[in-house]
Amino acid sequence: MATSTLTTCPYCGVGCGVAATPSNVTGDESHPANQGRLCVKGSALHETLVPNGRLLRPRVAGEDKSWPEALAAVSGAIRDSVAQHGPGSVALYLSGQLLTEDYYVANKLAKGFIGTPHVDTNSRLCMSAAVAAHKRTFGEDCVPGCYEDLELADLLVLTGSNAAWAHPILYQRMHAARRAGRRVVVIDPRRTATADLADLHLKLKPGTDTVLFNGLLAWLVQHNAISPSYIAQHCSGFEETLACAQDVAPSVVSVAAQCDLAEADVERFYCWYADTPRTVTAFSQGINQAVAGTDNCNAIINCHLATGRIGQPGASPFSLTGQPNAMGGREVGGLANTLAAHMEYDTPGAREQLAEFWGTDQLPEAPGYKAVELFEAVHRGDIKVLWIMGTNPAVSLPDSARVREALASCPTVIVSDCMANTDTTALANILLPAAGWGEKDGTVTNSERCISRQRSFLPLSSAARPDWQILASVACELGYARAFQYECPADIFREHAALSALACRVSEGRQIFDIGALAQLTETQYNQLEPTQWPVTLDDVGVLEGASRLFSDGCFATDDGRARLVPIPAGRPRQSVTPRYPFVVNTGRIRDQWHTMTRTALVSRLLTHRQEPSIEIHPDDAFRLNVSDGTLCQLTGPGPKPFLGRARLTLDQRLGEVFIPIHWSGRFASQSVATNLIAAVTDPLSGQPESKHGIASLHSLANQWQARLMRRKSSNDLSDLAEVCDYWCRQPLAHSDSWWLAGSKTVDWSKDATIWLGGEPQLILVDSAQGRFRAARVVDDQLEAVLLVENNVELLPDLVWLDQCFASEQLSSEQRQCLLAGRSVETEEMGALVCSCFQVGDRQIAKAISRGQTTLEALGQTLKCGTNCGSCIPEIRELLQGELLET
Ligand SMILES: Nc1nc2c(c(=O)[nH]1)N[C@H]1C(S)=C(S)[C@@H](COP(=O)(O)OP(=O)(O)OC[C@H]3O[C@@H](n4cnc5c(=O)[nH]c(N)nc54)[C@H](O)[C@@H]3O)O[C@H]1N2
Ligand SMILES: Nc1nc2c(c(=O)[nH]1)N[C@H]1C(S)=C(S)[C@@H](COP(=O)(O)OP(=O)(O)OC[C@H]3O[C@@H](n4cnc5c(=O)[nH]c(N)nc54)[C@H](O)[C@@H]3O)O[C@H]1N2
Ligand code: SF4
Ligand SMILES: [Mo]
Repeated sequence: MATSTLTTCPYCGVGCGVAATPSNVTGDESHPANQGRLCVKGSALHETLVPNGRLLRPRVAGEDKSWPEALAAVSGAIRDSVAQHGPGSVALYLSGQLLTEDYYVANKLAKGFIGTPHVDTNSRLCMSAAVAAHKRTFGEDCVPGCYEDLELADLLVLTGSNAAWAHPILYQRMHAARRAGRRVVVIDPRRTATADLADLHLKLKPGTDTVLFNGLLAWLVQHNAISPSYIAQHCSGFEETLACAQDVAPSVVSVAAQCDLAEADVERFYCWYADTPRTVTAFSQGINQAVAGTDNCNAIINCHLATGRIGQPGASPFSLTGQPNAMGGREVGGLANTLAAHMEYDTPGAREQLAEFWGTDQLPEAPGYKAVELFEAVHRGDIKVLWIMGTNPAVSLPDSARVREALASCPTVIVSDCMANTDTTALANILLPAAGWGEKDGTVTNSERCISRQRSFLPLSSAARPDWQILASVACELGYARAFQYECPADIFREHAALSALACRVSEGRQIFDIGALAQLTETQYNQLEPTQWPVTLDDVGVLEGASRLFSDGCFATDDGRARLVPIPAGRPRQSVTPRYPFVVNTGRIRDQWHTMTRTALVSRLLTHRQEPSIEIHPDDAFRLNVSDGTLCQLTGPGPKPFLGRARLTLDQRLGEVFIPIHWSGRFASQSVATNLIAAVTDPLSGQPESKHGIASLHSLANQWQARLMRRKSSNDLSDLAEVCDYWCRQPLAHSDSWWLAGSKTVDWSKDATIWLGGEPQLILVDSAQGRFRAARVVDDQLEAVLLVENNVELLPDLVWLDQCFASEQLSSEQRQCLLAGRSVETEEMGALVCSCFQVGDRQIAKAISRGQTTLEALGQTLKCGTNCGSCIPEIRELLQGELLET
């Protein structure tokens, strides 16, 4: 058996350690983040190591090229643009999914040598509000706490975070920390899987978090529950902040009214907070992705400062980072408004010292465009060369249609990606094949400032190269070879570490981010580097020491060493509903998919938990609009493109608000890009877009027919059929490609089925009265294609069962019958998928419960559900509660 390599998971910011071989992954028991556990996405990682869809060769203007040709094209475009229009006509748009070493070289090349300030990253859409808030109050972008604090807290407040799905291993740690007296408050306009953990769920009106936390501060003061001595010794700005809070949120009655909450619930939250010194408030995108994003974060931090609950065991504000290396990007200075290594443009002496360190005189003088502004500048024609690396902005930036226009009109769009076909690569002039996870080597930093090695265990795919190498090659082509002499990632890491020490000196010792102690690592030491939290120091005997908590001594990175409390006005969402667009559109993540699905959609079982884009809606709203569960609906906003999805009726939603997933791109569905409903409005302080608060109207799709089409795997796509359909959604499964289809145009099924099935069907069932048509093409007793036209999709055979039919060497008569007759016995037993690891459905679970397996453990023993990664445990618990209530 191949020995495994210790590396890190490339998905979320929890940063779990993974022991990987090319054919298997397990959790790394020695990694502090996960101690051996992996969530459903992490445990399916080896299944993404397939050649399907990889970008394997450079392409220029649609043609495969050699690396020398591609590098010449890239450097030629940059050189010409700089010569004709100045360095500011070139921009880089990076990603929190790059490794720190990639990021460092990109930042150095752009700011240091091309001389453009326009380097921004998708972290702008993700963490920039938290970054701005940290700087405003602490004087530097630092997360004070560590994961252990989430376990040690006696009161855990989770706001704007669906950790059960988005940070599953942290959620499991929070869950395991349940003990007598420990309380959890979840603050979210939706009831999510995370609310399973809550003793109190505050289902607040979206965008009213500033009111809730201002109200908390005012209430704490009123009830003598703050720490006057901590404020006196370690903070500034308290009086103004309090006055503002009292103005915005004078009483519990006022808070309850503004946030649309019960007074008793607000009061209970405030009392618990007052009574519990060990309190952690963890926050994520429900807080960051708002026009008042920075204010939201500061309103939370204000309460922690006023009570002295910061940097103590079990007591801290905690920003949960999203991407695996969002933090590393922040360290190198990949955001447009920072310079490098936590140094700002206006840090005295920073530019001069950095210029000397890098050996350049090209450093720009002032910050560049933030993501949304950057794409607006592209649209205006000010940016002539845009190099996108490790992100899919055609899908993830707000106002997707305009972003696509901008990309289409930009003279040179360069995209480095490991996948060939994304909505963004489709708009590129030059494509550069990047090495993927398992092939690349470097470091990442997770949410608790822990630097871990990502190690390679696979050879490079074809001509793919690590991003740092591509960047360094372009730098050499441009004539900067002397500054980019890197042989390996360790060379870059050492330089990055040395720069952090320099930055610390520039700040006269105030800067906290300092990993200078790692600047002398030998290559072997780098390869063996254990997970280490920054800042890193060497103790007396030369042993490396990381810091789990910051600010424990009450000293901050500001000029006077005090933390600044910040007066927070009441924030209001900019995109507010109108009679024409009466629904608030909330957007976010689902359990088994990662962002734009370029990698998670390679794993068939990750596509079965949620098969299609959905629109979650309150049943009363649905009833009013004559929409039932499963109806295909269209959301239309002020922008040019709508969002199509299947209605999911749920009491988890508030009235007047819908929730849609962010994952489906033009590659996977005809018209289900969530950002089409999000306007390009941003938080003025951080530039973070208001991605959680679009507006739209909703109506059901006027479709005559609905169908599921499945074909044996081949390279064929559905472009010929798409014209007939008003809606399609594709799922690449293990043995077949599958599409949901719907249309309003009349189709002559008996004629057209032949085209759709790729040949004459052998099995046909027609029931015109019911609008039912079912046909299957069978060749040599094997299923080649099946078309099931059926208006009630509930009556269709189960997806996994259908896919399995393609794997049968000889279709049984029972299978043939079930294909045409509807639900099979097996599928009836499975139902909607709950546990992706062991493929267990809700009907199976319900049946087991009715047989007396009424605990999670008992269900785990019989069905195995929930016993591997545990991501589905909240859903199993909900089924248990529901079934037991009914009986
Ligand atoms: N499965 C999965 N996990 C992921 C990712 C993924 O794509 N898939 N992506 C990773 C990344 S990059 C990130 S940034 C994280 C994001 O992790 P999270 O932020 O936890 O995930 P989201 O689903 O974006 O949003 C969280 C919650 O914010 C709530 N919310 C919306 N508006 C408001 C509001 O006004 N106030 C409050 N208090 N809450 C509100 C939403 O209802 C939602 O439940 O997830 C990471 N983990
Ligand atoms: N409406 C709405 N919009 C949102 C959000 C939301 O909640 N609501 N969330 C926002 C947030 S928090 C985030 S983080 C973004 C995420 O949005 P994106 O960053 O656009 O999404 P990904 O699908 O992760 O894109 C990563 C791309 O990099 C490629 N890739 C993977 N590994 C590598 C590598 O090593 N090198 C290179 N060169 N390429 C690689 C992948 O194939 C993929 O094409 O979306 C944002 N947009
Ligand atoms: S929680 Fe899951 S997705 Fe996040 S790092 Fe761990 S295994 Fe990967
Ligand atoms: Mo993110």
